[in-house]
Amino acid sequence: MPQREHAAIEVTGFAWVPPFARGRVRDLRVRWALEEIGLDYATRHISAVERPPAYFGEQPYGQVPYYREGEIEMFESGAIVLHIAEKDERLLPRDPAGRARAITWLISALNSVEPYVMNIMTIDHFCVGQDWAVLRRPAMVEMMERRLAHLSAALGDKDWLEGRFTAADLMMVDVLRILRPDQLSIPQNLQDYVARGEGRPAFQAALAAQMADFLSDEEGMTA
Ligand SMILES: N[C@@H](CCC(=O)N[C@@H](CS)C(=O)NCC(=O)O)C(=O)O
Repeated sequence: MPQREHAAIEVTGFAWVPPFARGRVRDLRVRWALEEIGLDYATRHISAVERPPAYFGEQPYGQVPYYREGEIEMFESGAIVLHIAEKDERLLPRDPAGRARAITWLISALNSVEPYVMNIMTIDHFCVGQDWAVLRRPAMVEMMERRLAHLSAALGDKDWLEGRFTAADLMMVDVLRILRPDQLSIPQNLQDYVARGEGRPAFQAALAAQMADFLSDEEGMTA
């Protein structure tokens, strides 16, 4: 449950995004990490349509999420989730070997899986139907499916990557959940893994909070 004494944490997200992106904006992973360890946070919203010029002084690329906790100011969702995870053993094991493995998998989600997922997103959502996307899609799907097959083998029949839930699973699930089985072939154990992650009360709370914060289409276009 959120604790009021930690309300100094502020997470920046977008005031409005198109319907297909709702529930998929990367402040979700930050909210999820905070929910997992019961830390309260405030939200700030910027326009995705017209980024306030001053915001680039905080997040150099104008992206979300952005994170503030007193004097600590951060961007990059991976760095932010790791920072939050450092606060609580439930997200990051204290023993050096377990900690190292969790960090390894978290970076792997961002560095070795998410780029492939973004290729599919670009083709199927941002550039759907464009000639180059139609031509490129089979090769991108093949690369993604090969990566998923290897990840599936690594997960095996475990519930979580290293046996118990950590920030690494939080990140991997949030990366994988963007893919849909009707888009490409996703091994069953990975589908179950994503469902387990999404079934966590902290994930559900984070998702509901992000969805509740978006302005309606009418409001959003003028925000
Ligand atoms: N590597 C960054 C990526 C952040 C990112 O791509 N955020 C998206 C929203 S999910 C965004 O702000 N997109 C708008 C843009 O790139 O201009 C992170 O993980 O924080």
